[in-house]
Amino acid sequence: MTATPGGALGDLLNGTAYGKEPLTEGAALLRGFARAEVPRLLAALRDVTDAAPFRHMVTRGGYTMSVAMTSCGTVGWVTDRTGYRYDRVDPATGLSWPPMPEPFRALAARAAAECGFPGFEPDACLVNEYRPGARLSLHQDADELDFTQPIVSVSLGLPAVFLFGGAHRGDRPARLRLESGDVAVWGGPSRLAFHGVEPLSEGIDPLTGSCRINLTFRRAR
Ligand code: MD3
Ligand code: FE
Repeated sequence: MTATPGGALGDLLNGTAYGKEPLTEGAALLRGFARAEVPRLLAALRDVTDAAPFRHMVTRGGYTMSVAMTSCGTVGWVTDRTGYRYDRVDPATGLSWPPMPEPFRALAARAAAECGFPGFEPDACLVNEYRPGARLSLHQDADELDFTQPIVSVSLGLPAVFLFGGAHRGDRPARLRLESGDVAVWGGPSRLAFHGVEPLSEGIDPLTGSCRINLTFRRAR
């Protein structure tokens, strides 16, 4: 019997290797960081969506979002005709949002620590579901209390083109392809960068079918 190699070679052979790409100051892309965990994350997500199903929210402006959303954690993100906010209650059920699954929380903390943000304790995880054609226009995530806390994002399923802009809406965004298992951390000066997602292309992912799921972990309160 041959010994199983450990270290970097072992990681490569068992598929747990990942590359860290610095983006802008405070932001990094960990390609493949969650690849080995994707099936476990999708199984845990089922518990969340059974309790708080995906829904297309209507914005303050009366526009129905093409991305379907839900949340887990002690607060969830909601938008309606009165505006955007974090709320303890899911307006669709009148109940608290489902708890954040332990594998979600652990992955987010591990990724943040890897990028220089130790002790990250997210209280909200927003879950976005993209079907072909769904997109997210350029925006800032500015509804959280403490911008010294990073946001961690995890991509699952079909690939997407992510748009990463600057501090101003008019700054020309960089385009970044995000694939299943990719994790990104957005902190420091990049925390308030404008960002968005191009319309999702058609495709079939072996685990999610014709959709892309994105998890974003935040410290909202
Ligand atoms: C850069 N989600 O939920 S994740 C969102 O793929 C959101 O579903 C996108 O934007 C998605 O608000 C992008 C990557 C991301 C998330 C938050 C950021 C990038 C960010 C905050 C600041 C800078
Ligand atoms: Fe965002």
